[in-house]
Amino acid sequence: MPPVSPNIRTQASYHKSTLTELCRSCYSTHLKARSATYVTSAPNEAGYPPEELPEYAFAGRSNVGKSSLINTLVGVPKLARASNTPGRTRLLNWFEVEPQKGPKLNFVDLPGFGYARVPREMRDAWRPMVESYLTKRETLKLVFILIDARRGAQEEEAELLDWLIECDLPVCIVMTKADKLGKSKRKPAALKIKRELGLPRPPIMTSAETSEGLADLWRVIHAVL
Ligand SMILES: Nc1nc2c(ncn2[C@@H]2O[C@H](COP(=O)(O)OP(=O)(O)OP(=O)(O)O)[C@@H](O)[C@H]2O)c(=O)[nH]1
Ligand SMILES: [Mg+2]
Repeated sequence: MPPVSPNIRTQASYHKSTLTELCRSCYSTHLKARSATYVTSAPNEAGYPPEELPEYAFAGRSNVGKSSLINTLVGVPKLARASNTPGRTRLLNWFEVEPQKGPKLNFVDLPGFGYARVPREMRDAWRPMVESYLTKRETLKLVFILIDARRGAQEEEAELLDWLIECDLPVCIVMTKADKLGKSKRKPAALKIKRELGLPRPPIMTSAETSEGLADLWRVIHAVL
């Protein structure tokens, strides 16, 4: 792919779709991280990496798209293991990320909650595993709560949000899988989540399929640094 020159829009020899592709590729290159690597996985404090980098955690219901969103955000398709089988992420997973600007960060992919068909011992293990991370991690800067655009917020998301606010942890609400909603349903879905959770503004709308919302997420990440 040739580099996009500033005057590319004036080059009549480029077909319109080629132009769109080039602009899209330029845009997404800009949004990806410079590098992203897997660090470690752990169920408890003994296995956490040292508290050296600012950390961003991705929380939400099983299958909501946490691992997929991390992969899209950093631009490494198989970094965090995504799967159609709910309950795929069973430990806390750390990824070290070098953004396009600013210092290195950690992204933490948290195990999902709320899926009835995972084994009972796993469901029982979720709360202490995630709660002790969220309450003890000094370097934690922000928790993204992901909500499926088609499902909206339910009791579990509302409880998690209230609990994080009580713990004085900064939270950002993110809608996932926006590509699955028709154009006319998007705004109402965002407003519904705003209402359900009593948010000051609608959630950030994202899609790991189309890369929608990545610029907004990076903006939030840099804003809390
Ligand atoms: N259409 C669409 N599908 C998505 C999107 N994000 C994730 N998916 C799909 O949803 C399924 C679950 O995605 P994951 O990223 O594994 O979800 P998770 O929240 O990490 O799930 P757990 O690890 O089980 O907690 C996969 O089949 C993904 O391909 C999206 O933005 N759009
Ligand atoms: Mg996952």
